[in-house]
Amino acid sequence: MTKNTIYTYGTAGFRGKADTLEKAVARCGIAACLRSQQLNGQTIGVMITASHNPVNDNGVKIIDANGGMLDQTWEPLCTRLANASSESELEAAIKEIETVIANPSYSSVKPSVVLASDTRPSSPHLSKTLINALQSRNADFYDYGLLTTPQLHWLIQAINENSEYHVPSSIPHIESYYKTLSSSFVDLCKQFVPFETGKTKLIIDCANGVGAIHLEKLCSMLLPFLEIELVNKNTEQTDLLNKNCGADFVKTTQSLPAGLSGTLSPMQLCASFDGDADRVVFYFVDSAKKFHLLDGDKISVLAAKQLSACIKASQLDLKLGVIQTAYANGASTVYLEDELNIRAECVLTGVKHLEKAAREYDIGVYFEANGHGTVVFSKSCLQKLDTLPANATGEQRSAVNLLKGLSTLCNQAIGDSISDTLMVVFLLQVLGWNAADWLNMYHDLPNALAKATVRNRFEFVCTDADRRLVKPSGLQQIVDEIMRPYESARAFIRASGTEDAVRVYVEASSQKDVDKMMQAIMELLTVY
Ligand code: NG1
Ligand code: ZN
Repeated sequence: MTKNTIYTYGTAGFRGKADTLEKAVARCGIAACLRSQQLNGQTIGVMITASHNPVNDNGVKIIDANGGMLDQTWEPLCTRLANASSESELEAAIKEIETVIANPSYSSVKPSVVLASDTRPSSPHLSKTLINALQSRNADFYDYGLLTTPQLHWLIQAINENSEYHVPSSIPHIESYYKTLSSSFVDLCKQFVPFETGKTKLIIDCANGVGAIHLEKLCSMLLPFLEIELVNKNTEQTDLLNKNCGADFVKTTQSLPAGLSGTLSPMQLCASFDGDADRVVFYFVDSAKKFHLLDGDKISVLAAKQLSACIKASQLDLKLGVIQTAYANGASTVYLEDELNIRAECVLTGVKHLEKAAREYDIGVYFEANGHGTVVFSKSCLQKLDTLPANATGEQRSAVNLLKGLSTLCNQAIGDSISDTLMVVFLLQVLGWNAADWLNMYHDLPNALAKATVRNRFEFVCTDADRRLVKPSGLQQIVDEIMRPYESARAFIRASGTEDAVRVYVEASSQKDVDKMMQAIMELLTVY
């Protein structure tokens, strides 16, 4: 994003080089205030982060009153505010939004906004810019300082669900997040993990990001059930953020992060977070030092397996769904549907689409292959779990207790690497599985993900949940021809929503076939 570029509020909010973002941040402050007024003063969040991007980038994202992503109808309104180039244009944009607000008494409502940021050196200045904008709208606000993105989502959900909270005088402290997660985890372990299993050790690569700060505090609360060793936890030397480490690095390079290579014991389970701790992937090396990745699909299938067994044992009528995107490995979808008998739904790329679909189920599991996701429980499901008949069997009660424990362990607002990690550790313990057992649940089809630069990525238009191109015309037919000779082949091209490129995904029954198809498609794209 350069100074003259038009800002577009997308899946990741506004993102770009930190020194181009001041205006976008201030305008997000105004948008957050207007949204809060529309919702009669419910609290809205603003997070300053650029996730897994390099340290010189930054970004700003609005969190809606329910703790989820900003309502999609507000995305173009944010874009309109951010691109207003003078005070009079800004006033006009605000007036236009006020007509959309449809709350006649909104002008007498005091906006309520909370904010937080990641550890980037540009974050304090952008937070200050945001606060100035909030003050100019006479908002009640509170700055939580350094938080992970999912922590801010969690706190906003807590603020709006509990009438005793008021910003800024009476707010939930981040300690309540630590306490909820750690006590859910410890209670679940006490109830369901056989004592003789002993404690688990996990190594977590924090990408030198904000997750390290909070894990340091949480670790001791998980004893004696989980011992965590943190690596890449240097948040002082800011140029190390996401550098050769973190979830994105491990997933895309399929290799160990800096700080772990060479020293890692075979079969030791490790996890990598991204810079704002909303993504997690797991991995280990075997005795031959071969690297094995356990990504978002593997987390999703592990959770679905246990949830489905518990639903069955509870004898409650609960609908379980798993939501994936086109980037989910085909083997995971086959395993879910054929082995576990669970419906797997494929939706458009982007967390907002996965989350929306997951909330249609009593229990919805959603994960992107890159490690972003969680398990959400509907209100009616929680009610059913609270009203087991008096004559319920011990097996039913035990299954219900496990489900209830997971509903407080899993972040109900958004995907969260900390809560996902605790869920995975607990589920592996319950099943008595090590990392290799988890890996062998199903075998990923060989695959590859690449990026191609094209003249105009907006010319690439998809259908069928991103899996087929309708434009440029004729291109899909050529891709179909490329795939035809290969077994279990799947390939698609789609414009990235976060980078100026198109992404190419290919999978097939052998790596050789994947490489051949990828080469052919990349060659094809050189003329676009
Ligand atoms: P784009 O750049 O639209 O492919 C990437 C991820 C998404 C999602 C967003 C949001 C892949 C292939 N794409 O989107 O899944 O996480 O970033 O940050 O991983
Ligand atoms: Zn992130």
